[in-house]
This record gives sequence, structure tokens and C-alpha cells, in this order.
Amino acid sequence: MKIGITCYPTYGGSGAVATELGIALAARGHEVHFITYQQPFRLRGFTPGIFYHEVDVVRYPLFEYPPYDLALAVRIHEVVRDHELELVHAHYAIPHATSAWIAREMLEDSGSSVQIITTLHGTDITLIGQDPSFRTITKFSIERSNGLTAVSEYLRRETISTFGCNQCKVQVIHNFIDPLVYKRSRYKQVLRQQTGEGKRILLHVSNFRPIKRVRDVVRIFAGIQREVPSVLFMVGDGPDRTAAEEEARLLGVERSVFFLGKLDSVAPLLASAELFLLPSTNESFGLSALEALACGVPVVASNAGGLPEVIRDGVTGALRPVGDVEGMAAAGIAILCDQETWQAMSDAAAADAHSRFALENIVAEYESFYARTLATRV
Ligand code: GMT
Repeated sequence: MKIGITCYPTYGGSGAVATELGIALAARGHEVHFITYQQPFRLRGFTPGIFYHEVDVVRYPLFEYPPYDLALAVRIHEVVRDHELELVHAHYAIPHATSAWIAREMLEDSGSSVQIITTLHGTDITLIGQDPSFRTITKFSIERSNGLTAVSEYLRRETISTFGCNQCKVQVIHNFIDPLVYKRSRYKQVLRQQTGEGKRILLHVSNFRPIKRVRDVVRIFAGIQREVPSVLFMVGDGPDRTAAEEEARLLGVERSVFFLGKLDSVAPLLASAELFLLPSTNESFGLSALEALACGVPVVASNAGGLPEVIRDGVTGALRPVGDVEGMAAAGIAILCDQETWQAMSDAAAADAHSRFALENIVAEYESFYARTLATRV
């Protein structure tokens, strides 16, 4: 198949999923065209079967807000026309599904029957997509997509209930990991080199937005550290980083919390970690939690959104209500205190992640979804 993919190319789970999917599709013989404003961060160097088309947004004195959505639509239109793409896969509804729809409208007279598939990732439905300034266009764009997928059952239900789009058929296709990359035994214990022996290693990876509750991450850690000698590594950056640093100082744990900033490759760090913390207000899926589990790291997280579809409470980690810092700390202590418990959870986490969310199986689900969508073309 000839497939176009548009996504957010910088940091973020939706861009990571879109890029890994494109790479896997190309490896299976498809021709994949990425159409984004920047080279996707997980796409490095030359990969056979992959083409990258940059979206250039012209600056003009009149444009206080340069219209990226239109520039993207024009680029999608060109790439579909010039490379005879059969489908465009938009990751994250806003604005990608809308731009893809505009491009398809522009192509109508050319005989192209390009199909649009939109994958809903999270806040495009649960947060920003519901803002009055976007709500109607989000609903319109997803209803006009030829195929819709959501990364969890939770997100599928949210889409139907919040947008009242009863006609929308949303297929759940979970996110995935490459079992060869997210494998504990593959890496040296790099974080251990920094901490030395004797301290348990906790990890958090996110974009430090309010929804991630990074102050809670530090509070949970402080609770665990009172009982279990440990350190916390915070990977990523974003608006609440300063708040998290302040929380560490307030709680007197600042010497045990290391802020590493944004890092490209987290698998080696995950493979050194012993507990992953994700106390978000909401996660439609929680890709970072899945990556941790795949590396044999039990996850303590909030019982919110799609996280229960990823983490098995009491088996591969622990789920507690949003904001239950004490409960999460107690769960973390229980997991870390007893080596047998930890080992059993670590083994179960890796096995469960590798069996339910392996790249090979999920990419095959996307392939058959593409084929079914193309088969319904009129
Ligand atoms: O929706 C967002 O806030 C952004 C998006 C992203 O690009 O990271 O995150 C969402 O998509 C990820 C990939 O499917 C999911 O793993 C995240 O859980 C989801 N974030 C939220 O629902 C907050």
C-alpha cells in the first residue's frame, strides 16, 4: 500500500506511535510518506520505503498565527497526488484529521479515492478537542474520516459519549512496543552507574504537563523513600518541571531526585529502573507505562482512563485513585520491600506487555484495518 502519515513529529506518545508504525509498515513492504513540519524524532537516517515531506509554513506580517493546518492540507494534497497515495493516516485529530479532510476535498475532481484514517490518541478527545473553540470541527473531522481508531477501549467510549457520534465506528487498536527494543536484558544498568548499589531506582517519564501531576510523582517518591532507600529519575521537560523541582526541595528530597531533561531513547533507562510512577489525572493509554512494563518495571499509576487496560492491578503494578499519593506510596513500598514480589511482578510485567502489545501483532491489526477501509471505497 502507499500510505501517508501525518502526526506531531516532536516529543509525545502519538508521534512516537505514528513513527514506529510507519517504520514497521515500511519494513513490511509498504511505501510510507511522512508529512509533518519537522522530521519525526524517532525517524533517524535513511530507512528503505520511507519518504519525508516537510510542511513549510510561510511567515507573513499579517499572520499573527501562521495557518499550519492549511499548509499541511496543501502538502497532503500534493503528496497524495504526486505519489498516488491510497490512504492518509492522521494521528491526533486536531488539526491532522481536518487538514486531511481538506486535502481529500481538493482531490475530489482528480479521480483520487484516497481514504482518511484517523487515530484518536487522547486529549484530542478528552480535553482540547472538547474546548468550544474546537469541538464542532473535531466532531466534523472525525465523522468525515473513512476509518477511525482509538488507542484504548476507554477512548473509544469517550469519543462516542462526548461527541455523541453514534454513527462513528471506532476500532480499538492498542499502542505497541518493539519487544527487541524494550527488553531488560538488552542493556547495561546505566542508572545504577550513577546511584551505586543499595538504592532502589524509581523513574518517571513525561512531558511535565499539569495532567501528569509531577508534584505527585515527587510526593509518592518521598513517601517511598521514608521506608525504602531509593532515588528518583525524572525524564522529560515541560511546564511543571519547576513545580516538581520545588516540591523536591520542600520535601527535603532534592538530593535524591535527578532531573535529566528530554532524552531520545528511554529503553536503556527503563531497563535500569525498578519502579515506574505515572499518577496522571488521565491517560487514554499511557504509552510510557507500557514501555516500562515491557522492560520489566512494575508501574504504580492512577486508576484512570485507559491505564487499567495496560496495567494489571496487583499483577504487573498497582492502580490507585487519582491523587491518592499515600496509597501509591504504600503500593510502591509493598512492591519494592520484598524481592520475590518485585521479581514476580517484573517478570509478569514483561511477559504481559510482550504478549498483548507486541509490535508485530498490532501492526498487523492496522494493516487489516487499512485493507478493510480501502475495500469500502466507492
Ligand atoms: O493526548 C495527548 O495529550 C498527547 C498524546 C501524545 O502525543 O503524547 O498523548 C496521548 O497519546 C499517547 C499515545 O497514544 C497515549 O499513550 C497517552 O496516554 C495520551 N495522553 C493522554 O491521554 C493524556
